[in-house]
Formats: sequence, structure tokens, C-alpha cells
Amino acid sequence: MAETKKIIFVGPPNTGKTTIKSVFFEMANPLKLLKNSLDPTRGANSSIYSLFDLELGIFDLAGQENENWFKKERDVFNHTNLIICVLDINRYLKENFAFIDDLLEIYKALMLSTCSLVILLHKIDLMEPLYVQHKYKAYDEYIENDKKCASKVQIYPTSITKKYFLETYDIITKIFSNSIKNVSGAKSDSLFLDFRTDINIILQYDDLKKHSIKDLFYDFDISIKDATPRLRRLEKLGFLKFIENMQNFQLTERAIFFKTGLEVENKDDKENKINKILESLYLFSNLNQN
Ligand SMILES: Nc1nc2c(ncn2[C@@H]2O[C@H](COP(=O)(O)OP(=O)(O)OP(=O)(O)O)[C@@H](O)[C@H]2O)c(=O)[nH]1
Ligand SMILES: [Mg+2]
Repeated sequence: MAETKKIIFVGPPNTGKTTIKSVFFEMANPLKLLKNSLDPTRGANSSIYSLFDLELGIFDLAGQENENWFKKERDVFNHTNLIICVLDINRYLKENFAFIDDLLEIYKALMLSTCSLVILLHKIDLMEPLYVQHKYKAYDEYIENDKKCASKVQIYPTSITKKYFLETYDIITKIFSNSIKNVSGAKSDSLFLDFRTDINIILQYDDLKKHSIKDLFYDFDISIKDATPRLRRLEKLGFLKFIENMQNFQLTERAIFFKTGLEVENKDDKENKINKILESLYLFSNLNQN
């Protein structure tokens, strides 16, 4: 039987849990989700994915039912490997600290000792960067005070907006790959070289314009036969759409969010960013929703 891992998204209402899950695990278009909000979640919305030889269950708990999750239905947290708590960084500290207290209580009561806990301070795009740093420090100190949990809790500032998309993609990858350690398949330099070319394709082509598959031959020396599986992989990652009988393709808004993060002046910085993000493409191109 395949090994299973359970991940839970929890947090106050309207903080961005379902949006994060859709954008990073279902390759949704972030711009669309920022413009047209999803309905509030009801109950515990579960999705099953496979990743290499692992089965992954992701539970998205309705923020409006937190009373329930923390009391009557706290068993929902049993056998969890990773809890991702999404807080809106723009809300009052007192309010968010109270939520953290409730969560840590559950964490201790259910003795979730093998479970990691991650706190995302989400929607940083709505706050001045300097203020984000102050807030981050306050959360970090608050968690540090709880000696029992401090070492198990990680905190990250996040946002799915264009400016922060790549950074957040990288953070989610890190969190995700830490929780599924040892099952990430056989990586090789040649495989990463392949993803490197994929990133170059995203960088090469103009936003949302139509391009022919043949362009890949002229621009990258990739034959039409080899181009299709490559473009399919980018399609799976939500970065590209085929059009007109698969003869042409166009990049998606999600790809534009992605490449905005790579637009930096310094060449070395850009290289470092590209090398860092290869892992994300590798991981998420192997994720399948069952
Ligand atoms: N500014 C900003 N808004 C965001 C971001 N991520 C999500 N949102 C918005 O936050 C709102 C709530 O998103 P949801 O994902 O539905 O929130 P939720 O936590 O699942 O809410 P419940 O299902 O009620 O628990 C939506 O209007 C999203 O567009 C972000 O990074 N920045
Ligand atoms: Mg939701």
C-alpha cells in the first residue's frame, strides 16, 4: 500500500486557505482568484493527490466552523503530518495570537508530536514591507515563548499577488518537500536541466500572445516531437495553454506571475532564483489529483 500523508489547512475565516490550496496544488490562476473570490468553505473539504509513490490527503477546514474543529470535531487533526495555519497578517495581533493559542492547545492535547506546524502570515501585499518585518518578529517572539512548541513551528510571510508569487511558490515547495522527505523520486542533473529549459521557455515568450510550437525549434533547437511533452508539462503546471489543435500555445497569467519574480537586474541573483525554483517545478509536475 502507498504511504499516506495528511496535510491540514486551518485558520480564521477569509484568510486565504482555499485560495492557496487552489493556486499551488491545483495550479489555479492567482489573478482570477484575487478578482473573484471563492465562496467560503463549508465543512472539511478534502482532496486526494498522488506524488511519486505517496498518497496525499489535503484537508481544507472551513474558517467559519473553527469552534467545531477545536472542540467537538477535533479528531479531524488525528494522524496529521503537517498543519498549515493561514493567518491574515493585516488582522489584530491579539486576534491572531488567540487563534495560535487554540491551535497549540490542540497540538499538545492530541500529542501531534510527529506533525509539523507552519504558520503563514498571509496577504503581505496589503502591508508596508517594513511593517511586515515588525509583525513577523512579533509572531516569532510569541511562538518562542512557548518552549514546548517553538522548535516545531515555522513562520513565513506570504501572498499570491504578482510581486510575491515566486517567493511564496518557493516557500510552499519548501514546506511541502520537508513534509514528504525521502519520497521525492530520483532527481538527476539532466532532469533539472530539462526544467531549466522549461523556465527559459516561460521567459522567452511574450505574455498571453499566440506562439507556434515551431518557434521552439528556432529558439531552442527543440524538435516538434520533443516540444509537445515539454509543453504539456508546462500546461500541467498551469503555465501554458495549447490552442488551435495543439499547433500553437500561449502563456497563462499564472506564468506571468511566476516570471515577474525572476525579473531582477543582477544576473547572479536571477541565476540563483532560477536554480532555487527548479525544485518547485520538479515537485509539482509530479503531483496528480486523484
Ligand atoms: N490581497 C490578497 N488577497 C488574497 C490573497 N490570497 C487570498 N486572498 C483573498 O482572500 C479572500 C479569502 O480567500 P479564501 O481562500 O476563500 O479564504 P479561506 O481562508 O478559504 O476562507 P474560509 O473558507 O471562509 O475559511 C479572497 O477574496 C481572496 O481573493 C493574497 O495573497 N492577497
Ligand atoms: Mg475556504
